[in-house]
Amino acid sequence: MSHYTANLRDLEFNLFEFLDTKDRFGTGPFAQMDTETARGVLAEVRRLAEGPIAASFADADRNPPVFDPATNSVTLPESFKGSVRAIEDGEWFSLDLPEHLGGFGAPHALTWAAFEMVLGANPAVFMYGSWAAFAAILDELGTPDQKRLARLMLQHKWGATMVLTEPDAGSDVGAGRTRAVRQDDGSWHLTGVKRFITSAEHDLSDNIVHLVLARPEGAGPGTKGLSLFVVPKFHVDLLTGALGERNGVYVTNVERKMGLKVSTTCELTFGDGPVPAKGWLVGEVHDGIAQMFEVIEHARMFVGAKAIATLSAGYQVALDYAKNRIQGADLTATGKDAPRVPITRHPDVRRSLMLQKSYAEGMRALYLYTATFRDQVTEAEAAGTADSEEARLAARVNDLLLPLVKGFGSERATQLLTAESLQTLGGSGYLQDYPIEQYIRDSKIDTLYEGTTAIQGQDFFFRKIVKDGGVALTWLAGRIQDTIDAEVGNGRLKEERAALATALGDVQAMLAALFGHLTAAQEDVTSLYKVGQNTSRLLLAAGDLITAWLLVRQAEVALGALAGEVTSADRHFYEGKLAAVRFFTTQVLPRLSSERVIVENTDNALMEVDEAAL
Ligand code: ST9
Ligand code: FAD
Repeated sequence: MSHYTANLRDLEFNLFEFLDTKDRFGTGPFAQMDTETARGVLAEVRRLAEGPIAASFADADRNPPVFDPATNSVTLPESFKGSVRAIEDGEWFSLDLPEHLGGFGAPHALTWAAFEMVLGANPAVFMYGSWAAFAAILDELGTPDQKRLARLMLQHKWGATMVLTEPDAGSDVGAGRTRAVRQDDGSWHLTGVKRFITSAEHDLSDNIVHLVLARPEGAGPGTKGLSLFVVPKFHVDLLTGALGERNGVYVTNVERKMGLKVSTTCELTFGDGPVPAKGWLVGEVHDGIAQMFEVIEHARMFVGAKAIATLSAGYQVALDYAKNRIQGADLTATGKDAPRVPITRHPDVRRSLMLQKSYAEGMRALYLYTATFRDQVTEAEAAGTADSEEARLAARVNDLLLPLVKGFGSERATQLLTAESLQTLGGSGYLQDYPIEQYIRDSKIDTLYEGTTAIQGQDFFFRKIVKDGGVALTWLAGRIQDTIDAEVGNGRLKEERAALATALGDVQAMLAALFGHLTAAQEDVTSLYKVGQNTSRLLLAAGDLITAWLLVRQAEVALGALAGEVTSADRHFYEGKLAAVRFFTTQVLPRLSSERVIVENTDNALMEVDEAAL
């Protein structure tokens, strides 16, 4: 039996009933993808995800990749390779490609909905398969030769990596020391050691293409002094695609980790031998960090979607267990021989289940809602209106939401998996007989890589709010206010709207306090510490607010549907939406008021504590 159950009904609800995507299928740049085809895509990816993709999940954890330092090579477990082949055979990695590279004209929201199922079933399958996305970015940024390489990557399914991190340059990418020296033939020789590089060695493909940040000789310090290079494992004849000499870039170690074991995490050494590590400057421009952020933006979306997918998977396991586990009598029953009940009857188990459900569904709505802004940009590009105010705003809202998807999504998902999903199974949750302990180990990384939660919090406040001049945030707050002011569903949703209004006020007050500290920093620079103590807190609070708002809007749609004829299964589904929003707005949102008090009362006592007293 599969460890993984997709929540296809909720994915379909988002795409075909809730989000603007429902009006995009079969139109403009998505002409190829009508609603029926989209449903077919989801059905087929679900079949693969619950079947062959999920099949190797546990085996690949118990029998992780084997690294041979003598040959700098890695062997992946056969079972896992079978899972990768299952998705490759259907060309599903092309789902997100532009049409000129063989894509299917799928809206991003559909693509991410389909990928959620892969990520929930076996996330490393997706990670090894991300070469398609890397090739598309190389095609977008590269010289004509690099565009040719991108097509060869797609044709041969060559692996790909993003190479930023070094032993002394993690969050602080600008501290990177890997050097690049220009050669007379226009290529560059790279030297240095990168660490923690995902998929840098494996035996799934006969070549691997690394996208590497390095500092050209003489370039300045920090991220702005970095350039982006494309460095293949094997050199390539760009006309025929034939592989040539081995390049001087080798995996010199593979890390042993807590989870996500089948995804190789590698030390990658450049030019430490007789053969130079030869690379080419991407697009022949020195704009490395901005170019790499093209990849990072996709990757941050992937990490958030992965975490949320895993929470959904964990909730499905917990729910199934709870419905079948008979333990204890109903709290209201009298007498020692009262009938024993499924644990779903116990109020505390219900609280836990509804907390998992409301976050899993609310955060799914969040990442899919985020994807719709990229769809707006794609539409505008196709219509030649990419410079319009609407398209630029859509891009800014997408940027604003990304740290929430990644930072808030991963924090909430990993907390809930441990504190609630596993807990629902009691002692059984601790056993490897159930997948939740592996979900926890495999998803903990989501709060760490692609920028830790602290980095996401800073990105959210300093870049996506302050640097943006509050444009995207003001627009979003306006939409939340529209929902608060609207009449739809009133009566049924009145209290939920009132709670949403309080939460919006709380988050706005937090922002006002942070802006106050920011302004005060012009007089006393240490005031910035008061901001820094609260950026992660703001990120989580804003995530809760937006999640609640999306749940209220979903409840409006559910009420509309319930007013008509529905099947019994759909009735339960829509009633679940009403239950989730009621729970979330009454039991989660009120916490924001105390977070607000913390932000408003922040002083710098914490920063004045002597390090020796920590
Ligand atoms: C990693 C990989 O961890 C883990 C997993 C890999 C798995 C592979 C699979 C990936 C799949 C991906 C594809 C899937 C696609 C599928 C599609 C399906 C639909 N936004 O603030 P400044 C730029 S990799 C955009 O001064 P500092 C910008 O150019 C390692 N750009 O920063 C800016 O200049 P300007 C991940 C941004 O103080 C310039 O940077 N490591 C953004 O110099 C400088 O900005 C990390 O993530 C942004 N949000 O540097 C590092 N931010 O302002 C985390 C900055 O002029 N650390 N730029 O525009 C950070 O992010 C730091 O904040 C820092 C600070 C390095 C940016
Ligand atoms: P540090 O930067 O040392 O951070 C340590 C702690 O300090 C964290 O809690 C952090 O939040 C906090 N901190 C640091 N700086 C600040 C600050 N300015 N303000 C507030 N708090 C701060 N990298 C790649 O380039 N490519 C990959 O493919 C890749 N894959 C990875 C896969 C795995 C399994 C792992 C573990 C890592 C991977 N990484 C990859 C690296 C990953 O992106 C980094 O680990 C991450 O960015 C954090 O850097 P660090 O580990 O050096 O932690």
